[in-house]
Amino acid sequence: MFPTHVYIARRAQLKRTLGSGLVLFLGNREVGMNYLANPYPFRQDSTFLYYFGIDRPNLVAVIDIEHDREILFGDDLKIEDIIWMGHQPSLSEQAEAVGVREVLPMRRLLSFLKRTRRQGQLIHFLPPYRAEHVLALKDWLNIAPQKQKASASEALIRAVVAQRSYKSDEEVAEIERAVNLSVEMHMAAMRSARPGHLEAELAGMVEGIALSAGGRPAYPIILTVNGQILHNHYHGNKLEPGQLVLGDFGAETSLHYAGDLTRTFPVSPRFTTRQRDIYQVVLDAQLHALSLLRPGVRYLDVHLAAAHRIAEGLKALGLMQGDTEEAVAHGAHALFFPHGLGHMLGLDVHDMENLGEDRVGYSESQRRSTQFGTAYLRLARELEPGFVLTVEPGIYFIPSLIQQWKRKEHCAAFINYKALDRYRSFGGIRIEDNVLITKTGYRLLGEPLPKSVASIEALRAAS
Ligand SMILES: [Mn+2]
Repeated sequence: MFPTHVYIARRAQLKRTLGSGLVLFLGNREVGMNYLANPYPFRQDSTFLYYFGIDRPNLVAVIDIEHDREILFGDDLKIEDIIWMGHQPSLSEQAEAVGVREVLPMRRLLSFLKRTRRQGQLIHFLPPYRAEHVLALKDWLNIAPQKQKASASEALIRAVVAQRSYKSDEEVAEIERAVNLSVEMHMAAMRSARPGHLEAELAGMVEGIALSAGGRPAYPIILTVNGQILHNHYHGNKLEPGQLVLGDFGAETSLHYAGDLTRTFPVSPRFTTRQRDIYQVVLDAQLHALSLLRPGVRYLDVHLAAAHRIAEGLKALGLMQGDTEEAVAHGAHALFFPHGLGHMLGLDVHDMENLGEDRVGYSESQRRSTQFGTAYLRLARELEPGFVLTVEPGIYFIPSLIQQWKRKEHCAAFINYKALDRYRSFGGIRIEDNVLITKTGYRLLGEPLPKSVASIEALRAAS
């Protein structure tokens, strides 16, 4: 946990921003995988962690701004629980560690909330993303499930986003720990991959590295010879010479800050010429995007600049054609680069996505593009010092997408469909790093992880 004053200051800032009302924070509960006593790994809600830091299920916290009270609702373990779970610090001890003075048993919550509602005090809550919380809000506040998203507090969402978007020094240090652990995982994968290995062997190894360091994967591991399937969690393929392996995985630390890195490398010691050519285009786009990062730049423009580089590169290889500017304006690049350049990173790998992508990644005056490709950009707003984000362009050859566009002759002025036939089984390449926006530019987080063709081939040859 961070020092006590960190949590006190975070709550104080939230209270100042909101000014009035009662803020209700729902901690997460255990969720049964096939029955409740066999749960999914427990993951505390990130906003709860941010303001209250206590990594334990079945808690609710409230901040009553008008009456200047902060209360933790929850129950200490009974002897029946201690038999199975051992002794745990008491709730009052845990509350004290984050500067909360009042602890009340959970059975007091309902009457507390009833009284609040009777007195006409505004209750702020965030949109729920777990079924248990939907049911709880129905029980406690009598709001129908389908109305809860709209009833969530706009002011609270804004206030939380405004706070969590700017990472403090201690948060950046923790994210950097996560990135360094993620670097270790990627180094191990690039060093160990051999023809004949199953993807699952490598996926298991990198997950083990996260676990043995006291962390765990920040999201389901993507480690695949089918990099063109963007969120591919299947690990049953055998690695064969000539294939590419795309690994998109990262660790979260014990404080639950995340790293999110992607590398693509050949199963053979060296890239084929065609793989190297495409790889170089992705790398150029990534390096170009990085070079543009500084406060005041819209990430939308960085995304489009990366798209421009990709289109230029593919034109040089004869896969695209025509005027590059026009091609990007028409969204032709999205046949190869159908996702956004990146997203915020923090306590969540897509930071604060449960509060709404647009609330986090777009300013009030920005409208999300409806064009295929750019529409998926999670972060478009002007960058500011303290933002931590990912930079992750990619090029993919997705057979069914190519087929669909070709049939419709979509963007035919900009795409050489005939030349594309030879790339149908190419797969996909993505390169992803994590950065902190500084006052003057950016800082790459974590130890350097090889990404040039030469450094990746050297690593593969030495292994
Ligand atoms: Mn990412």
